[in-house]
Amino acid sequence: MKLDKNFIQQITLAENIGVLTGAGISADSGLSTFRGKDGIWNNLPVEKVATLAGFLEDPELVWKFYDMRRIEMSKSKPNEAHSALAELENYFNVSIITQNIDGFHQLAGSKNIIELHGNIWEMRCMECGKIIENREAPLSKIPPESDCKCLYRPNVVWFGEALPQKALDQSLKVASESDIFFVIWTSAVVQPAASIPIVAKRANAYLVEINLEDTPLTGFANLTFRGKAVEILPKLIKEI
Ligand code: BJW
Repeated sequence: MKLDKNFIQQITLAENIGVLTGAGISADSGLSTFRGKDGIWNNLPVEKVATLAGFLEDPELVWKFYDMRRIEMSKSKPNEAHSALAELENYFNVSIITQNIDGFHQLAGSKNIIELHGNIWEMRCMECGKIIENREAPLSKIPPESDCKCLYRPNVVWFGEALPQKALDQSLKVASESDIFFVIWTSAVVQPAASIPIVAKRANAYLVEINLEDTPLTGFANLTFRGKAVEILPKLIKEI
């Protein structure tokens, strides 16, 4: 891989690196992405499985959907792209802002991780809001019940729901302080996550997009790499 001269100059001077990741980074671990030919939303109606209204209408259906994904995730593991990002922390202050709920960045050893859309291994009581960690896969009871016999929901962010304020504030801080900001393997169509790289660019970060295809952010990027998760990132980190 031949690196662009300007990129080499930017990375040589960089201290703070921000990264926004999407479902594509876990695709090579065998997890489905959401959009595109084999995407989850191609086979399942979003409004039934990824909205609060859908959950309230049929909690069992939604929990079966998340149980299936928990089983898939428990059988999968982070890939070389997750590991390469973890390795980057040996050289720079790296903050990973992820839209993914699989917890793979943590498993790969990254330290500074901001989860924008929650975590599939957490459940939240619908009554008191208490969050617990639960790694049972498959679940022994669907839908799961909290200690107070109330319904648990997955602690993830569905459409129409606000993102956790702390995670959003931290992400905007990272974006505004990054010297280089990588947007990797997200279709960049879901807001407000997709606007974070724009905040970084406006704050003078050098914006690097890595994806298989163009996204709405491609036009804003200073540099674009095209390729699959396991192919590009480990090579790139090696060059750096
Ligand atoms: C590979 C690869 C390989 C493949 N290697 N790469 C109009 C305008 C603006 C906003 C809106 C609007 N209408 C509605 C909205 C708001 C809405 C939104 O953005 N909708 C758009 C879709 C239009 N946003 C929201 O509702 C958000 N909340 C909000 O706005 O709240 C406002 C509010 C404020 C105050 C009070 C109340 C409300 C919430 C969004 C939540 C998104 N949730 C999900 C599900 C999470 C839980 C779960 O996982 O089940 O998050 S949806 C899904 O999309 C998931 C993802 O994190 C997110 C982004 O997807 P991602 O990661 O980009 O995946 P893909 O599949 O889209 O892309 C994969 C990429 O990988 C592709 O680019 C491929 O090329 C690539 N790839 N294979 C490398 N092998």
